[in-house]
Amino acid sequence: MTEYKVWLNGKFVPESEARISVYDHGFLYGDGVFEGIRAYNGRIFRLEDHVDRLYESAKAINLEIPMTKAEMAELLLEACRVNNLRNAYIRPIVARGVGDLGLDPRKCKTPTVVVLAREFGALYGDKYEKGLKLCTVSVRRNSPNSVSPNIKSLNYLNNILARIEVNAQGMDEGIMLDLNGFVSEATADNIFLVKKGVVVTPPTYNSLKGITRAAVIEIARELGHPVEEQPITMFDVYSADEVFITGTAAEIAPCVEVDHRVVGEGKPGRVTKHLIEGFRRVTTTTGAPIFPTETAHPKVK
Ligand code: PXG
Repeated sequence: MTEYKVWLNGKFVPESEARISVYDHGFLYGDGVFEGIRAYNGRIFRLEDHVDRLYESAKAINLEIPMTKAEMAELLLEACRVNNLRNAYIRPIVARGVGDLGLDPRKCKTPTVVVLAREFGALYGDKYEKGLKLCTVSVRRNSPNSVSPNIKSLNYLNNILARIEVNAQGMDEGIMLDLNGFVSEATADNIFLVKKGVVVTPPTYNSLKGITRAAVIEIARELGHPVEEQPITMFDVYSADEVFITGTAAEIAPCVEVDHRVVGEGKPGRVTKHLIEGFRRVTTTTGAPIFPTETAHPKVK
């Protein structure tokens, strides 16, 4: 079995040797931020966007990442190189660092920086063909008045509580509403619907500003599908012709059932399939190159 090397506070170490303090506020309070990034065919997809979002999340919680954005981007590429990965899931994590048992972040002098990179396959296996089943969950998405859902923070309890409901209902993913009952997003993905040829997705004041979401909006427009960003309700979801969710791990996943109502024709829709095709083209042909030359690519993976 491969033992991956992980970056921990200044060097790469075997993952079995990576140790973090129990007094790190990332552990004690979920005080920190992270990103989830993919590499396809030797290129990191939307690297700059992910680095930007990591630094924006950090800024929102008043956490200074102890390296420049350019150094972080290079580190993410290096994490793939040292693990010989051309296709990967990359997870930078910046925690507040070691403090004491009080909440006060001023006690934490040095942020903890970790980068994990590993192989990753299709999140939902054969379900991309069949389509996912969704349910609405009772727990509401964090309000921007408390922990902004725009922050990709280490405190994911809001989403985990939602995931627990999804599991209990035996569904594949869940739809989270905001405090006013408008559709926010899925537990780890943004949501889209297609109605009469128009691709619709909610604005992101109450959800994560998904990088896959942004890519899908661009691709849809390039392919000639009109896109609207507007608030939607569950009525809109139930009466949609197509529904799909988007995320770094899930990519574009078609949804064929919502709260026991069949979506459209009960199979992945025409527009969704067109977007999946476009997305695949973009992920496999664009991005920041990991290895300097084609010949330097490792033979395996
Ligand atoms: N909303 C939330 C709440 C997320 O956590 C997305 C949307 C999609 O964003 P991107 O930028 O990836 O298109 C996410 C994605 C997982 C996993 O295992 C996914 C995420 C975080 C943690 C785990 O699927 N984030």
